[in-house]
Amino acid sequence: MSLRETVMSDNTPGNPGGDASVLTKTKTRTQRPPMYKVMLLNDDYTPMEFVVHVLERFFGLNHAQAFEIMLTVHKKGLAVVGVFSFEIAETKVAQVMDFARRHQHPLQCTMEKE
Ligand code: TYC
Repeated sequence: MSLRETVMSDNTPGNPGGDASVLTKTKTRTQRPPMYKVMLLNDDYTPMEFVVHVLERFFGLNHAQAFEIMLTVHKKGLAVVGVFSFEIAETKVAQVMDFARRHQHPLQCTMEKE
């Protein structure tokens, strides 16, 4: 909260040519940083075990959680694997895409503002 002083002319009787001041309060709202969903997309070629490994390695999931999300992507076409700040999301996407490319799998990972 900040205070601003506005000075105005005040010609009320008994104060000719005088000044009056008004204090106004301005509420400053702190914005939460936007968050980004990181998603894995299904394809017909990437092995299931590779996707499970990616989820364990880059998203810190245990084997059961990783297997469950992999199956969701396989059945539904895509799934959100985590929600992060812009820089973290960008890094995860780059890490997954690079790892998949190096292993010659077509796995796709994307991000989207929440
Ligand atoms: N559909 C792939 C298969 O049958 C498995 C797979 C799951 C691929 C998730 C990508 O993001 C993915 N081998």
